[in-house]
Amino acid sequence: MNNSIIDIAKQTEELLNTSEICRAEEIRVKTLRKKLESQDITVSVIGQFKRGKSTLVNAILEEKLLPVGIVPVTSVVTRIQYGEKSAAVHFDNGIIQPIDFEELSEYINEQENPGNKRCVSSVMLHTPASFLKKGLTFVDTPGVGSAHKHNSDAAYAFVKESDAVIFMLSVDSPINEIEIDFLRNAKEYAAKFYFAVNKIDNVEEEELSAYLEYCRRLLCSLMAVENVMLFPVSAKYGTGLEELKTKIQSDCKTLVKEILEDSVAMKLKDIIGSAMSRLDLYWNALKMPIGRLDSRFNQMKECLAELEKDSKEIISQLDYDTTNTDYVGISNMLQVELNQMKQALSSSVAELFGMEYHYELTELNLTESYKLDNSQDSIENLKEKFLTETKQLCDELEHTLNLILMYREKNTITVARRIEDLNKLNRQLRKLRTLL
Ligand SMILES: Nc1nc2c(ncn2[C@@H]2O[C@H](COP(=O)(O)OP(=O)(O)OP(=O)(O)O)[C@@H](O)[C@H]2O)c(=O)[nH]1
Ligand SMILES: [Mg+2]
Repeated sequence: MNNSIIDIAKQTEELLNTSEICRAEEIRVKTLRKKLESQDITVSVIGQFKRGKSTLVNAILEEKLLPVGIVPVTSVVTRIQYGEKSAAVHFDNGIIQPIDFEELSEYINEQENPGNKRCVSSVMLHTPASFLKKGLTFVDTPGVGSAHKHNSDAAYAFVKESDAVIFMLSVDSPINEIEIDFLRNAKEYAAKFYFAVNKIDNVEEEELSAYLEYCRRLLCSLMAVENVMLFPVSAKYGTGLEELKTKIQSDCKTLVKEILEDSVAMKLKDIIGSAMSRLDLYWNALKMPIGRLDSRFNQMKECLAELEKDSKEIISQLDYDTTNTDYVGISNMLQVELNQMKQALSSSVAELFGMEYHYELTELNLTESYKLDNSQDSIENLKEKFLTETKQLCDELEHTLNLILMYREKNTITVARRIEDLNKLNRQLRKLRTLL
């Protein structure tokens, strides 16, 4: 089984590698393959708002790390791994900023960062909690279903990255439509589910038994399984946590391969689906009349030339100001510029060709930069890296555009061969998907 999933992932990656069109999916498969190889498992706590997710994370880690409260609190995904204590904020534009633990609330609390106006993509924490020692990544997510839609969006998006899930319910409320929808979605991506029924301190034993029975029946039918793992807990008072912790830790030890393989298989299916729909989008661009395609192609070329010019100007400004030796400041500035260029290019392609074209927001290794001194050599390296990246960005897109043009030229053997390649790719992807 192990080999076959790795093999399918490798084959998918190789197939996607044969076409520029599916580069984003190829990167996603590469990440999945690395996950399989490194056996790095992600366990996330998900559920409706105010079920006690952050309280549970704190209780499991035996430390008051995350803010909790009576109003919707968590607005940002927080990953936690074993290690010396540290906290860093990852922003949408690619910047990573180390912070003190006392500052956490300013970034992950809905009240202090309303609507995530600070554009935080996630927060990464390290702490030496024994629960994390086996190497898992433990994740607190924003709650679904509150008035803050962006919190639900973030939670839905993160489910795609989860391998195992602690789904948080609460005895003071029957399972509702929001939770059912969320669970139906989560089921498509995560391989293992632990259902924590929280706030048992609020009910009598008899009521609890009735609630657990009700949950079991409903969840079995929803998950289409014969039995589900239910853990009655009180995150606030620490009741029932040992059973949950022990089960997760033992699964992470003995079932890690199985969980990862199942999880990767599900995610691979999703990626192949999106590669196939990208091929469809490509066909849409090909259907465009030649004249219109030509003019849009020229507009795009102008856009690329401008971008290369801009990037050179940014560097020559830096060359001019030789007194600026702030490596971290320059690195931050270049990172923002680079990501803005990627976003601008993606929007231009969408506008001109009616197709999606996404770039991964790569980082200029900012975290490493803290270890470097502010020497002129390091700054020169940074500038060079920036220029290389922008050039590569433009070259890649130009190559894809040239490819579209080639496809569109009529009556050439090349076109026929490329169209056949595209069809073949589609067929092979479909075949691989059926193996999952
Ligand atoms: N009685 C009781 N209250 C709890 C328990 N766990 C959490 N709470 C309370 O429930 C409220 C919500 O807790 P949070 O941990 O912030 O809930 P959350 O699911 O992270 O909420 P969002 O981040 O907004 O989605 C807080 O007032 C907690 O004190 C519990 O086991 N029993
Ligand atoms: Mg929370």
